Amino acid sequence: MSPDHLPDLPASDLPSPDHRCGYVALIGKPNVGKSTLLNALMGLKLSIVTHRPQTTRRRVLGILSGDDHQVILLDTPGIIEPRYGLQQAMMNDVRVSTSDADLLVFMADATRDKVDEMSLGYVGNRPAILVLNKIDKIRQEDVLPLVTSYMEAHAFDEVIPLSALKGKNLDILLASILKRLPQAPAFYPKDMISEQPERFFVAEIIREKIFKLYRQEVPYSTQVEIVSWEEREGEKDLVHADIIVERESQKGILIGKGGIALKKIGTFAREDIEEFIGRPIFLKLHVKVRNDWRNSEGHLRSFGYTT
Ligand SMILES: Nc1nc2c(ncn2[C@@H]2O[C@H](COP(=O)(O)OP(=O)(O)OP(=O)(O)O)[C@@H](O)[C@H]2O)c(=O)[nH]1
Ligand SMILES: [Mg+2]
Repeated sequence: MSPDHLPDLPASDLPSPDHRCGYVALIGKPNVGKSTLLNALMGLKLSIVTHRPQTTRRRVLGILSGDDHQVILLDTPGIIEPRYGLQQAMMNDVRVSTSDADLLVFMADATRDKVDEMSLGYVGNRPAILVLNKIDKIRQEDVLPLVTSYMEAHAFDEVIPLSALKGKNLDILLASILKRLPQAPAFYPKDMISEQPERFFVAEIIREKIFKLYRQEVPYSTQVEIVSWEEREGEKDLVHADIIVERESQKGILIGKGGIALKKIGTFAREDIEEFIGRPIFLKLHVKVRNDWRNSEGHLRSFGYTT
């Protein structure tokens, strides 16, 4: 058949023999920069980032598409030894994400000690790239010896030093990922950036503000649930969110004197939410107590965690 007789398909529908597509899980200890890397690769803030460990609680999916590829990135909670129900659910999430993945990107902080055996257990013998993040914090001349020492110590397919924060060596990582992904057509439409709903990201933005504004246990005892989202004709959307804490005393801290602290969360969160969804909203926050929810299977399930 001559090319003249080929059906008139748009170029995007033509199957490309070298199109690559697959799942890539970003895993590693808390605070090494997994969410920062997801956002940097996406060129968009999808996953919340704070200076505190255990910020991410469940996987965040980011879809990175190009003409010849679709990389489905899974940002996961930092690997820890779980001490309570919520942390167990978080580690389940890491396990499910790694088993769903075609390739692992195991991240470590280049300014810290070697990677530990417990976190390496999550890699097993799956194909994995080791990313040494935060190289902006170490001397240039120390990078190569560090990479060599990691190469010698572990069986990773490749070791890539980078800075997620400064966007350094992201192109090298992306090329290495693409080389290792299966040849497959795109799983998702090319213009899709995530499969998680807007509500999920909105709840996460509120949680990020709580992580940034409060100290000690309060952020770790907090869950955010979007209870309703009303689109109103000629008016801003009305979004109701519950902030759930474990004890009455935490409720008082969250609300603050005369409600001032809660108002601050609302203002900061609303600004970021509006930027994320691209339209103004009216945000109403309520604080509720659910005793010891982090250890209650019922509560965890109702919040969508798999226990
Ligand atoms: N200097 C420097 N800081 C970084 C870099 N990448 C991330 N950070 C910082 O490290 C801290 C933790 O970053 P996250 O992206 O939240 O880390 P994470 O691995 O997702 O953490 P968890 O969700 O708790 O597991 C934040 O303060 C980031 O700004 C980097 O390349 N260089
Ligand atoms: Mg994170």
